[in-house]
Formats: sequence, structure tokens, C-alpha cells
Amino acid sequence: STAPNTASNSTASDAGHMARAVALAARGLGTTSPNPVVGCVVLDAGGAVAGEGFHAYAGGPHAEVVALAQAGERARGGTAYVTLEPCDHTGRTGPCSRALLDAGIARVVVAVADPNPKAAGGAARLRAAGVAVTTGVLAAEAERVNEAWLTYARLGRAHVTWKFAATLDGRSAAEDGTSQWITSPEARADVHRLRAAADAIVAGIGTVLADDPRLTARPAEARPAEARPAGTGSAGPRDRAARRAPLRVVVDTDARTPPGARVLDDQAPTLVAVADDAPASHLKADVLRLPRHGSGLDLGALLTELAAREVVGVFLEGGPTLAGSFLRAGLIDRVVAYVAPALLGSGRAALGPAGADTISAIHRLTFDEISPIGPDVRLIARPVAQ
Ligand code: AOF
Ligand code: ZN
Repeated sequence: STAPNTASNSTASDAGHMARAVALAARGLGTTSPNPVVGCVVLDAGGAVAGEGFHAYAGGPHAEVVALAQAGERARGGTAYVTLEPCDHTGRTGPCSRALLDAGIARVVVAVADPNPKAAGGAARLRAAGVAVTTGVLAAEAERVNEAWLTYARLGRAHVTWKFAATLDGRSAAEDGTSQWITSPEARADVHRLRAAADAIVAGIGTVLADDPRLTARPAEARPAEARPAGTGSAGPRDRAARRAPLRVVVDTDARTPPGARVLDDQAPTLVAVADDAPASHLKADVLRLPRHGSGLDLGALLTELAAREVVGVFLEGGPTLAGSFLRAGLIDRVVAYVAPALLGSGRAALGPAGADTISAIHRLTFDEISPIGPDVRLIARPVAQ
């Protein structure tokens, strides 16, 4: 619906304002599920910034409404930059297409079309009402910031970030099984921040049996509170959303999770995924039954079931076998690697078999980001589209 116009009728300053809108959208990361992150900048008729906003939590005002409220009468004859096509539906809030029209906005610049069929259509509605609409501006950046939700909305499955920590030679434990600690406290604190932004943390039964992890995001290390631009809604619901503990998911084909496992404690909800024929009545947890696939579970079905429970983004941790299975199934969307300047020479590889038995089957990635974290390096990569 947003195809007719493209970024070709946009200007360099369009890109600059959209970059600001993308930065605003990023402030919602970790608190908007199951909604997208969206940012909006409103210029007055003279081209000066009159309002800014982002979507902070599901049920809260959409980015456009926040920015328009800030702009007030100055929005008349102005331009709105939005990272996601304005919605055209009445969901938890009213249609942004209508809000933009009522405010007298003359031009709307959109980065990415809304794949949600219930909400899409804002661009067409605005055009029909005589508003100039430009789409596709800074689309790659807007896709990136909203990648988890776009995957969820387009594919109907949760988006997967696989995280691992390893030595420079790619090992995540020594030969005797010891692994604490390969990376620095700074890197571990960074992991907790990323975990806190996920809707679920997934681990395999191997990791549960070997390390007995809690898989919680320690609140003290959660996202730092950020200054909120004026008019971005009340603090209460956003803070409530920010504190919601990620769901813990154990991939446990044969229902072997021990009753005393820390992952079953009361610190956060836990879902144990087992084969549909596994005897699991002894498990004191929420049990999800899935079809078998090979020697494990159907991981695509797992991600679809999680999406049905409004899990948008999952953080896959531990261990190498499960990560290999996800990768082989084409279900890893993003890799976050913490690499320590240390060598082991023996011990457990960070990644188990992933179906790449010959070089032509190698899983190629591209780096998005390379950053020093304390003495370590954090690498963010994603699969090359095949
Ligand atoms: C926008 N601006 O800031 C957001 C949009 O449940 P609701 O009413 O909040 O609607 C959620 C849907 O609206 C969501 O799935 C997506 O399609 C769109 N989100 N749209 O114009 C926003 N958050
Ligand atoms: Zn909206």
C-alpha cells in the first residue's frame, strides 16, 4: 500500500530527521512488546522541529500522537517523520492517520510499511486525503531498530538473538567443564541489559543440567532509566512494563528438568518445552508440548507458539547443541558474541554441529557492530540473506 512513492522524492534533510526518529524509536526497546518500537518527529511549516515522540508501551499512545501533542498548533502545514507507517485502525488507541489529518499535517515521511494487516493502510488513507506521502526513507535503519517486531509481525514467530561468550579460539568452557568466568564483569553486565530487553530467555536442557542457571535478568543491572522527552506518557505503565521479567524457556525434549532446578524458582515465569509424547506430569512448571524434529523438538513450532503468547524477541543462551539446532533450522536472526582476549586450546566449542559439514554449507554472517566492552569485544552479526 505504500509502494507508489519511494524515497526518490526525499531530501538529505529527510534522512536527518528520520535518523532522529529512529533514535527516538530505540528508546522503546525492551518495553513495547508485543508492539513495535516507533519514533516520530514533527516539523512546523517552516521546517523547525515542533514535536518528538516514541511509542513506550503497548496500550500507550502511539509515537505520532505523542509528537503531535507536543507540536500542538505548530503541526498545521507541517511534516511528520515516522519510522513505521502510521496505523489506520482503532486498536488500543485511535488511528494515527486520523490524528495526522486532524492536526493538519501536509506531508508524511515513512521509513517502513506496517506489515500488520489490522493496522496497515495509513499511507494510502493520508494520500487519499491529499497529504504528500514519501516512503522508504532510511528504511534499513528503521528495519534494524524494529527487527524483532518486524520478524514477529511478518513471519508469525518470535525473533531469535543467539548470545554466547567465548575465548578468542571460540571456546565457552575449559576441558574440565569450568567456565566461570571467561568474560569480564562489564561484559556480563551488558548481557543482563540485553536479557532484560528480551521477552523470553531460552536455554537447552544440557545447560540446565550442567550449569543450573537462573536465566533471570537481574533488576539491578537492567536498563538504566532514560530521560523521557516531554509528553511521552505517564511513567507508571512504562515502568511497570520495563520491570516485567522475561519468560524463561527450557527446551527439554524428554522432560528431564530436575524439580529443584533454579530455572523453576519463583523469580520469573518458566515454560518447559517437551516432546508431545514425553511423560511430563512430574514437572512443576508450565509445560508446552511440541512435535519432535530429529533428536530434538520442532524449533519453528516453538517460536510460533511463543509468538502466540506475545513473545516478540527471544534471547537464546546455552548451549552449543541447541544453538547449532537453531542455526541449522535457519532460526537465528542475530548473533551477539562476547569474545575475551584469552585462549584455551581445548574445551567446549561455543557452537555445536549446525549442518555445515562442508565449506559450501558454511553459515555466512555480516558484522553489524564491533564494540569494546571492558577488556572484551562485543560482536553483533546477522546471517547473510541467501
Ligand atoms: C503507529 N504508531 O507508535 C505504533 C504503531 O494495540 P495498538 O492500538 O497500540 O496497535 C498496535 C499496532 O499498531 C501494532 O501492531 C502496529 O501495527 C501499530 N503500531 N503504529 O502508527 C505507533 N506503535
Ligand atoms: Zn498509530
